[in-house]
Amino acid sequence: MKWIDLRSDTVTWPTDEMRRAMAEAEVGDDVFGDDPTVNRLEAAAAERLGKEAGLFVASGTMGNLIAILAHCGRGDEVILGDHAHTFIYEAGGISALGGVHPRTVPVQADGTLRLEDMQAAVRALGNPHFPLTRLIALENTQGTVGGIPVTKEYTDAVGALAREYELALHIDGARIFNAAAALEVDVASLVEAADSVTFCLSKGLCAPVGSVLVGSRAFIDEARRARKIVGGGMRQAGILAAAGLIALEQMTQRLDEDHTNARLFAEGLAAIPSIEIDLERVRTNMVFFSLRDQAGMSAQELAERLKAHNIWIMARDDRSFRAVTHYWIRQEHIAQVLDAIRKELP
Ligand code: TLP
Repeated sequence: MKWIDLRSDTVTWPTDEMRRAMAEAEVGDDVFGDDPTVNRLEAAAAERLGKEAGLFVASGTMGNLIAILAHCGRGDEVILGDHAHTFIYEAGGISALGGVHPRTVPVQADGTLRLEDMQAAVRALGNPHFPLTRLIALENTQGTVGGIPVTKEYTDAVGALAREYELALHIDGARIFNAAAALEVDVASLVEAADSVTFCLSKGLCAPVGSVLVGSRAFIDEARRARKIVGGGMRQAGILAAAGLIALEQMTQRLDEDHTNARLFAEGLAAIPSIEIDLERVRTNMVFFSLRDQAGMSAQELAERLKAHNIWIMARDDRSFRAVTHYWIRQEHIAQVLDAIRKELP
């Protein structure tokens, strides 16, 4: 990359190998179901996550939207975190397009939603005042609280709660492979309790476009219809799926490197007096930190100054940042960023 870009792992460029695979991809019309590369990707993704079937979609947002449209009808309710990406950053799509009512419960610092909060949020049946609760949606890693991985034990407990109330469980697993790597658990086992999972090929896994939604065969058939409704039926999408296969097969194996670099960065930041950081919360590829008063500048101002060092970093507000490591951030870049921050801060 031409600059050191820590704004997100969404900024990753495809690798040379991906670009070659894209150029040579076998393609067909995927709406007719005859793109061999898309079919390979969907089957490989389903197998890897331990589900029956997969559906290639344009983005994580589309995957979550389609999943919720397939699980819920108009006026149904989904229980999800008050800081969930789907609630905050997906343009209200589930309500705008699906008429699905979001019922939020607080996201805890460890990325979980309290079981008792979810239980209390399930609507009593038979009362015409209430929407019908249909679905619980979790996020793993939980991005807004720091890229925190949520454990299999917790996910299984939520699955048991969902089954008790005859609800479905969806996981926004945009970064589920980061979670699996950090927890040292097989990804299929991590999502075993879920009826559906979306994961992104285009973030830390480096593919230029795309996510995959997985679930039972019947669920994916329904989701395929929902994808068509939102205009997401793509034609020779094998061009994109070819990069997705490399993302799934190879890039999922190297995420520990990003986590090590995040830790290295966090430890370097902790040694700078005008920076405040909780090292315990750096668990995957995200580093949240903030400026103390003695920094004498806002986060936006520091971000602006770092541009002169060829470094892009995003301020979350006046004081705080989220930095995200990924394939294009190597150990030497971390050293350069720390040097630049030391030069700019007192
Ligand atoms: N997250 C982006 C921004 O939208 C905030 C980022 O830079 O982290 N689920 C989760 C947990 C996500 O973090 C994101 C993207 C999505 C879904 C949506 O994925 P896309 O961007 O492919 O629609």
